[in-house]
Amino acid sequence: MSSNLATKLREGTKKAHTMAENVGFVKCFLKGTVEKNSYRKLVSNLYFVYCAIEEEMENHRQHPILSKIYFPELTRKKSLEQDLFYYYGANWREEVAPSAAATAYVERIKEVSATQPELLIAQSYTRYLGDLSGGQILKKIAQTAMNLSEAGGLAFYEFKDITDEKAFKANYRSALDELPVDEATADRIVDEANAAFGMNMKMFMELEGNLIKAIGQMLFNSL
Ligand code: VER
Repeated sequence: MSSNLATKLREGTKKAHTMAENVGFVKCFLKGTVEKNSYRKLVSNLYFVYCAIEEEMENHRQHPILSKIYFPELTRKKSLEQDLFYYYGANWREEVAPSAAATAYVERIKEVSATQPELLIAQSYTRYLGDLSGGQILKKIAQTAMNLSEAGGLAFYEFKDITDEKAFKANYRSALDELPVDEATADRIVDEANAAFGMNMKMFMELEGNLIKAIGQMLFNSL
């Protein structure tokens, strides 16, 4: 029997999706205003978030529910490491640290993994399905705005082990529908996905502050 979880997640996070698209940093990004320093901070925050998601998914790869949406071809850790090398240089590991919002996000992922691992479905859904959906548009925007060549800084958007992203997404959605979860669990998963959207928004809002400071500095320098 289908849990309809894919539709529940899509419908249940619609409002949060619109809200996320309307955060200042995201709006600026979509308009092509991407400041390199803010962008590399986002990449470093995402690195800590994906490390947590991927480590916890790995820990639960035998879990009766999570094993069904365990897709190692989605993992972003390696590609984010390549991007961090590009933006921060060879000693990037000493340069990067999670922001306050990223730290809270990582703590939440670890907490659900320890106490209600089935909620990791929501954490994976919110990031990976978003990456597979808007990723290619965002890649083009980032590339043009930051004047990047194909060669570097955009590995995050490239899913080398997935040949057809649309087909993969459809497959992921049917895997969600097949999960043996009851109504109450499905509701908790949708709630957690909304919380994950909120945690992403908080990370973007921190960067909005950086962007405003950078623009202020540019204006000041031009006086
Ligand atoms: Fe979204 N998204 N998105 N998105 N997204 C789609 C689907 C989707 C888009 C475009 C699209 C986020 O922001 C954006 C998410 C998650 C997220 C399209 C389909 C744009 C242009 C933006 C702006 C940057 C953010 C911030 C997130 C979450 C962190 C998910 C989970 C999905 C899958 C919906 C589903 O269930 O099919 C064109």
